[in-house]
Amino acid sequence: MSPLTELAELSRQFEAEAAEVADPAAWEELRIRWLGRKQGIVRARLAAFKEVPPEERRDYGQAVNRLKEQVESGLADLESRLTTAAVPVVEAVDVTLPGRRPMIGSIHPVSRVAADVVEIFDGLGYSVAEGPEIETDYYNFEALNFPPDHPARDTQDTFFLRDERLLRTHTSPVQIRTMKERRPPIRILCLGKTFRHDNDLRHSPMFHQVEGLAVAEGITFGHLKGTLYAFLKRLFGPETEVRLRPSFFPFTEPSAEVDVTCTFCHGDGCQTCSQTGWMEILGAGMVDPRVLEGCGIDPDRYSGFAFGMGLDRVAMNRYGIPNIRVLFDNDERLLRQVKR
Ligand code: 2NM
Repeated sequence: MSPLTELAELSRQFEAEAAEVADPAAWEELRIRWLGRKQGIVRARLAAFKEVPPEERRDYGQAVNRLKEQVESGLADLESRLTTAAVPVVEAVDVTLPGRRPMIGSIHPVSRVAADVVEIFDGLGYSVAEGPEIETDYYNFEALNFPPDHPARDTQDTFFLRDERLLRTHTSPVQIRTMKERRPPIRILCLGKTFRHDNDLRHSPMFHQVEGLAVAEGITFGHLKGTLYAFLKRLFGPETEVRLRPSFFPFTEPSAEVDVTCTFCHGDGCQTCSQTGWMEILGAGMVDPRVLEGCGIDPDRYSGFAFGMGLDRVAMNRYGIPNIRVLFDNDERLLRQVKR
């Protein structure tokens, strides 16, 4: 093969090899094979110049230079193609996919029941009162006529803190504070967190209560009954029946437990109401004269009624939640399930 024919053959060979290069490593191999300083094909062809017969040297020289330029520009083109390909391709957008719905917040079941209760009593002329969650023995027990040895004052039931402080076990201290600050007539509702040393399916150490208080001249047990009937029928539905059973609280006399017909079976008897047809929902009574007196309200002139209800229990009944902890787990699935 003549030296010129050989160069033409090398030119085709380079194009063929370059076409196979697919990654930077193969490119580097190709560069060394053709342009390497020691063993490179182009360098060897340049060195072979001496062996070419003098009359062919002009053409040969030009041909070797063309090969060198071809290889150099071929490698440069390949390099830019490989580096461009290395940039990650932007993912294609599939415009036919269904859209992603944004998560829309919803009101917690306990907050919903609380708002309903406030709305009903707002219509009866009540306003909302608030007070601290950390209380003293005086406001939580003594002012409410609990005797010094009452079991509720035990560490078994109450969370005691440092410096004679405790976590309120009911919202009644708010009623005491209000009676001490204001003159009758008083119509208030207080809602909030309360704390007891209790932990099972139906009890959590933190739970929510609502309590109501009405104090004025001439308030009777009849006013209490009328108020509770109106309230409970609005909260659970007009078909709801209400019954009172005698009970005892240190702070009311007389006192009553209040039941409503079961919201699931409407009185027929089911699992939720333990086949009784009734659900215990509320405690109530006429404020004990000793409590009024302790708050600076003359019990010979004024009388009052009060009631208390667990908001968590009502929320559980209303939304069919079997375990109170579901309310406080902060699992978004609860909010999605009870959404209107
Ligand atoms: C209840 C049941 C009955 C109540 C009484 C008072 C106060 F401060 F006026 F004496 N506040 N709350 C009361 C009465 C609470 O909860 C089951």
